[in-house]
Amino acid sequence: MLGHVGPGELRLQHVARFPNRPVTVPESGGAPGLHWDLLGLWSAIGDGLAQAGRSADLVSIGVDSWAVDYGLLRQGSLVGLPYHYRDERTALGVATVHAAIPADELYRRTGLAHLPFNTIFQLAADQAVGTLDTADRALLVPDLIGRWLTGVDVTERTNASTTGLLSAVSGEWEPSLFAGTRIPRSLFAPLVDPGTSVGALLPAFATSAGLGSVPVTAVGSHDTASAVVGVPLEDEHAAYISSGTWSLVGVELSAPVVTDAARSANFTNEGGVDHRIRFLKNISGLWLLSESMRTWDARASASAAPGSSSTDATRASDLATLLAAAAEVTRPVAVFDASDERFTPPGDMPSRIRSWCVEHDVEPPASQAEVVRSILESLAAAYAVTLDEAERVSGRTITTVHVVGGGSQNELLCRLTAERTGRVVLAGPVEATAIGNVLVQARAAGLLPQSSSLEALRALVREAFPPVRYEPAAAARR
Ligand code: LFR
Repeated sequence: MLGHVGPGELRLQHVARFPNRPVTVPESGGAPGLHWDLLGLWSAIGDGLAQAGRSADLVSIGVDSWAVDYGLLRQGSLVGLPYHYRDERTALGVATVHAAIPADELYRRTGLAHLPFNTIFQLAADQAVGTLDTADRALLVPDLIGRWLTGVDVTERTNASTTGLLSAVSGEWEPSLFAGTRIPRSLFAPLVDPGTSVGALLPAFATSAGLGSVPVTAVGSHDTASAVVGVPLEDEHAAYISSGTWSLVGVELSAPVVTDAARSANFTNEGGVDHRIRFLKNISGLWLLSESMRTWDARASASAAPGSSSTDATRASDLATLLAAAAEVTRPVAVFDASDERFTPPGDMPSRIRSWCVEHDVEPPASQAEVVRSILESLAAAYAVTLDEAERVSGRTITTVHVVGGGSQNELLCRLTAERTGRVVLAGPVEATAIGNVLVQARAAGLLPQSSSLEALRALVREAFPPVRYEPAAAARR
């Protein structure tokens, strides 16, 4: 994504888009291991940067990805295939960490909600099977890409805040957690804040991509940290939903809240750009829908007549058609708990939704349209509960909800969110993550005043990408 930023200008240009598809590989005993396809991504990144360089003079490059995952290296070379956080090996790590440090104590020290895939648990799982002994460095995925681009190792702080190894209070590595888990502190490179220059492109890479000596700048390398920069929040009564694979629902605070109430509501305190706190909750998101579509497509292909090879003929699900059908559903559909852990691993979501409903004595959705409607109603219902909890636990009154990311284009979901939360929904921008990434680089490079606050950056977002407004039904309005 190429960002064009300057006085009176904030524009994004798609340069290259490629899927980020995890790969399943048989591992010890034939059990499936779910991994990043990092080499495929790296080669596509090289092509994309070369293409970007042909379109504009690049001033800076910034990398973000989802959180918690990492590559292990020894003397600069990758050892093993980086795992995807949805791999189920993490249960072992949770058990060993909790045996050393109880969950409530972990929360008090890190402010991080319990998600079984947090880096601390993944590293503990690696340690239990001896993999950590082979490594002298752990780089979170954007930092790993940064190392391949520049040769420099850093740990960007917003993403580091999702490891479960930073102190909620100081934002620095928490020595007691390394001591308690025996994860070597030396695995991690020094922490840097978004806006810090990481280094220039390695000459060999720059030459092969036809680029000059472009600097790589640390951004909010946790995608959600960049997304929150790109939310045009107006005041402290505005909450956000970063709506993609996950729904990250929360508010921005200036200090962490690590009370028992915050912990039992499973709210996390992640580090934001400019040392803000992203006080939010992970709710499963459009993953439920994309995995359902994947299941239907696979079934349709399997049952297609032998010899019919056209993928179009065998595609069961087209998003626009499914959403239109879901909007037409009139009978009430099941509202299930979208945060139930059974929905985390890849797989057949329609069957899992059905079994959740059967277990809870609720009539399961029947048709594909009903499944889609049930997913969207369940997400909107979870947002409503979560926003009420966020109000209660943070002491903020929330009147407006910004929805950014892919889900901001889902009109039915936005409408249901306004209805079920009783709050005004302001939808967009869809590319909040890329916008937040680019704005932090532009500020660091002096394309925008270096003194610009997040509020000033957000004013640019509001002007360039005016949000679409959804009103709650009059009866539900708060
Ligand atoms: C969103 C996200 C979430 C994080 C999850 C796993 O893409 O980064 O913020 O909890 O993915 O990394």
